[in-house]
Amino acid sequence: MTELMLALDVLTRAEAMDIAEKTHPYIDAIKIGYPLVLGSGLSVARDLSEFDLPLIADFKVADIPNTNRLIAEHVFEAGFSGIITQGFTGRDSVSACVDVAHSAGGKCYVVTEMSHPGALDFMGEGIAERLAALAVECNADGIIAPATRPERVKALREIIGKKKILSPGVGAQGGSAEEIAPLIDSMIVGRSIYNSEDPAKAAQSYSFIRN
Ligand code: FNU
Repeated sequence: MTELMLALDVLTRAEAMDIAEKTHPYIDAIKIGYPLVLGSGLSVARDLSEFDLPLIADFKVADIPNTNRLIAEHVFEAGFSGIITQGFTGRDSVSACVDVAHSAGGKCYVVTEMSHPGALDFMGEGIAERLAALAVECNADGIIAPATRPERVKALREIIGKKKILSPGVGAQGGSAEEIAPLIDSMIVGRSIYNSEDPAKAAQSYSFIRN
């Protein structure tokens, strides 16, 4: 079974609550990031907690260890259950996020190779493998890997074993749900659900991955 994680990149609390209300029976987790938090404040996390789903903070944290720690503490105090951090800042910065997450009973995921074309400028083959190895070394709970490049997800799975792979890029970015779902633990989908005329139906259309 592969989980479906809704990327809720709408800009207001009202829209976020509306889409979450419509889709929550068909999803396994919600991911929010700068678009919604800058638009509505971090307190939107408490509002979304009414849906009783894991809530992941996609802040791609990328600073020195002390600043990463301060950011991660805010995230878990706000009610999130997981955080996404960049890996390229190195082991001490990643460990800072992992330590805060685990102290709070939460999860930390490390970005390896991003899903957009430009990711290959700096994060492609070789580097992504090193980032995945770092995620293992730092005891992170999983990685972010691109649904737009299933062969890369397979290569990164070899490195991380049973740790979780959260994978964005299906739908709006061109990735195929059918192709990626068997390779990953959680499929992240945003626009093709929240921009749909009928978000509930759009979310439901991915139900086959959850069986
Ligand atoms: P959708 N996202 C991504 N690629 O798309 N966190 C990455 O490599 C990555 C991400 C996020 O395209 C992106 O910010 F590390 O509308 C957005 O929130 O389906 C979501 O995944 C994809 O949204």
